[in-house]
Amino acid sequence: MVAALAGASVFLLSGALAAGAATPCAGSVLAGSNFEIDTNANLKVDGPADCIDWLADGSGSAMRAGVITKNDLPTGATDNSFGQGSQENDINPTVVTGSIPPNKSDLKTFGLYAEGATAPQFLELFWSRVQNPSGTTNMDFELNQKFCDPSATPTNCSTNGVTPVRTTGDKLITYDLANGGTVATISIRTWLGVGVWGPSTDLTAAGEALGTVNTTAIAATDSGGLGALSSFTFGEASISIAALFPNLGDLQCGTLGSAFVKSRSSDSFQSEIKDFIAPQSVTISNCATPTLTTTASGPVTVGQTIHDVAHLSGGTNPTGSITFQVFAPGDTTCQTPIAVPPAKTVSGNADYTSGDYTTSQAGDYRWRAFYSGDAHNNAVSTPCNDANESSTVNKAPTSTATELHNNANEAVIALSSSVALGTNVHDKATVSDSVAGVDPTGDVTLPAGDYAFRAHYNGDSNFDASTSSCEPFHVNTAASSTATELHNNANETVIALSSSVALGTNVHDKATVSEGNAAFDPTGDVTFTFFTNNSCDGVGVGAGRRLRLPGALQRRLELRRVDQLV
Ligand SMILES: [Ca+2]
Ligand SMILES: [Ca+2]
Ligand SMILES: [Ca+2]
Repeated sequence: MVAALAGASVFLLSGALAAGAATPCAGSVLAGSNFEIDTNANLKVDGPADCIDWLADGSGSAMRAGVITKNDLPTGATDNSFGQGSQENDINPTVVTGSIPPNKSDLKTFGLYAEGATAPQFLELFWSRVQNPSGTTNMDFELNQKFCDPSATPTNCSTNGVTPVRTTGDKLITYDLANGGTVATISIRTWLGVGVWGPSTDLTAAGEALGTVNTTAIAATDSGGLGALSSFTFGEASISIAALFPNLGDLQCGTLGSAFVKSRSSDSFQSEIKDFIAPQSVTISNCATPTLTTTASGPVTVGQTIHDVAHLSGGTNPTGSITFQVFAPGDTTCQTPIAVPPAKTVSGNADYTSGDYTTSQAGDYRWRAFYSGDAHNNAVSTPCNDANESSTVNKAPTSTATELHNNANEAVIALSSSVALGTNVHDKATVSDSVAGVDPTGDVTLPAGDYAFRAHYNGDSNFDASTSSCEPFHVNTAASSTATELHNNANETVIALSSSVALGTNVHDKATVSEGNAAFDPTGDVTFTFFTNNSCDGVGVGAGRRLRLPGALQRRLELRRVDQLV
C-alpha cells in the first residue's frame, strides 16, 4: 500500500488569473475549453488543430506532456479497496486487500491534466476500469489540500495510512452516470468544518463541467498505455477551475495537493465506496506563485550590523508582508530562528529590506525570508542555505599592552629601568578591542625573557590574537664583601693579622663571602693568592686553592599573571 504512493509527481496550475484560453476547438468540449470530452469518450485528438485530448495527437500517439496518471494495484487478490460499509463521510475508511466483486467497478487507472500551461482554466480527469458491471457508474475524485506521505512529518495520513486527513475546503468531484447513459452528471462538494461533505452542486447543469463515457471499445494503441478498453470502461470529464475555487478573480485563490479516485456503489451519496486508486501528489492551484530570492549583506566585523534584502517577483499584484529570520553561525540547518523585525509590508513585486541585526559572533549568519501570500498569491519562502543567504562576520582586532609592577608597592616599573636584585615583580596585561557589547575571552600568556616581559593574547572565536610590545627591565647586582682569616693547621686557631708564627708553622686561609640580599645567596668561585710581601702588592705567587661557593642557588624573580580583560 505504501509502495503504491511512491514516485509521486507534481503538476502545477498557476497564473489562472492572467489570461484566457485559446480559441475553443470545434468538437465536444466544455465551453471555453479545447479539450475533447468526446460524446463517445476517447483519448485521441479527433478535431482540428486547436483541439487537444489525453493523447498528444491522433490515433497511436502517446499521452500528451503534462498528463498525470496513476495505476491501481493489479486487479485480483492483491488489490486494495475500502472495507465493507465505508462511505464518503468516513474520515478514516478502512482499507482491505482482496479481489473486487464482479458487480463493483474494479478500477484500473486515473488521470489528471491542467489545460493551459501558463493560464490554466480547466482541470480534466479520467477514470478507467477493468470491466463494466451492471448498474450505475459512480466515480468520486477526491481533491485534498494535504497529501498522505507516511515518510513525512507529519504524515498527513488518516488512520488507514493511505488516504489523507481532510481539511476544510477539500473538494469531492462526483461523476454519476445513469445505467445506460452516456453523459455523466459532474457535481462538486466541499468538506465542511463540521466533518462532513457539504451539499452537492451540479456543475454539469451550471455549464461548468462536462463528462462522458466510451460507448465503444478503445484499441490499446489509442489508450496511451492504459491497454485495450472495452465499452463503458473509460470516462472523462472537464471541470472549470473557477468551480474548484469559486472566488477566482474575485478575492480568493486555493491550492490542492492530493488527488485520488474511488468507486461508489450507487447514485446514493451514502452508498458504499469500494475500490480506490491510492492518492497522487499534485499541485492544483489558481494562485500565482511568486519567486522569492534574497541577497544578504556582509562581510562585516563582529559587532557590526547585517541585513537581508528580499527580491519578490512574479506575483499577481502581491500584498501581505515579508518577514525575515536570521540564524547564528553554528546553526547550520536554521533550527533556532531569531526574528529580525520589522516585517515589511508588501506592495507589488519589488525589493524589501529587513531590519538591521547586530552581530555578536564571528562566522556565517544564515537568513530566511518568508512572503505571507495573499488572496491571489501563494506564500513562498527561501530555504535554509539558499544562495546569497549568508552574511559573513569576521573577527575583530585586539591590542595587548603590559605594565611591570613592583609587588611590594604596586608601583609601575618604567620600561628599561633597573630594579634591585631580589625585587618581586609582576606583569599586568590589558587586552583592548573596539567592539561594544562583545568581550574577548581566552588566555594571556606571559613568557618571560631573561629580563623582559611580553604578553600574548591568543584570541577567541570573535577576536584576533595580539601581542604586547617587549617590556625590558634590568635587575641590578647586589653588593658583597669578602673577609679572610689565617688559621694554624695544627690547632685551627686563628692567627691574628700582622702577628708572627714560628718557622715551619702550617697555615691556611679561610675566606667568608657576605652580602646583604635576603632573596639570593651568592654563587661563583673564590680564588686565593699568596703574596711574599706584607701588602698584597704585585701579582703574588703560588695561586692557592680555588673554592666554589655553595651553588645552585635559586634565582627568585617572581612572575605573576594578572588578567584584566575588558
Ligand atoms: Ca477525450
Ligand atoms: Ca477525442
Ligand atoms: Ca484498488
